[in-house]
Amino acid sequence: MLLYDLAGADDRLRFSPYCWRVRLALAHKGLPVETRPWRLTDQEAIAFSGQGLVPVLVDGQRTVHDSWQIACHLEDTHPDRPSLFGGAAGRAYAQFLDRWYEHTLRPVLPRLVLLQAHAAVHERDRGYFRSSREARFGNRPLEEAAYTTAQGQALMAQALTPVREVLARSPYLGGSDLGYADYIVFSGFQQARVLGVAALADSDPMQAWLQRMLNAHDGLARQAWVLPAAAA
Ligand SMILES: N[C@@H](CCC(=O)N[C@@H](CS)C(=O)NCC(=O)O)C(=O)O
Repeated sequence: MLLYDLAGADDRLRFSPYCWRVRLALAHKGLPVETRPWRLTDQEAIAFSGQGLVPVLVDGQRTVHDSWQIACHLEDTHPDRPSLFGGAAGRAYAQFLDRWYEHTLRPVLPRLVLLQAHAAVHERDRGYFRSSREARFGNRPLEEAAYTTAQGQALMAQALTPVREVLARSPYLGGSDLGYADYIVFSGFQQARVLGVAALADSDPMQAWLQRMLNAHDGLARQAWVLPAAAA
């Protein structure tokens, strides 16, 4: 399998939350993957997928885009491997979380990492990053749209209240077993982490779950290359 994976100026920096969901889902299934670093302006490289966003997964003859579609594809084509959802009700719950993330965390997280991401993208992506993100965040300069760490952490902490309450009762979002519901929420933290930003205060009770997620699949997320602090 081949995954087109958003990279920064340094090939090793992989900072797309959606690509991280797929990396973790593939590890969960025990499926090896080759990741191909992709840059925002490399549109022609993924034109074969019929759209312009990553992740794009090439699985033999099939091309699948959109992290949710990819998770469903992996679950449906490898039912014999550890389940990502734990059945139909678990799939519906994970789909709810996928939508919840879009409407609750996505308005916050990218603004918390905005300046770090802008500094980290490849030079040839920088103009596109600025114009597309300024348009997305109310036609203001990036520097005005960006949250400070304190502002972003406070908004994240508030948005994560239901997640924190579930994790106070069970080790994972799907209950006793690690699964795709966890990968959805964790992906945002991983994006912030590799860009050198703490999305959660050290005192937050969710830290224990975060550590479990970093350790999952032989520390796949923990071992990811992190932007050196000086460059962020
Ligand atoms: N709903 C999609 C979202 C994918 C997405 O937004 N990908 C970003 C990278 S994190 C992208 O490719 N952006 C390209 C751009 O901004 O032009 C999914 O779940 O895969």
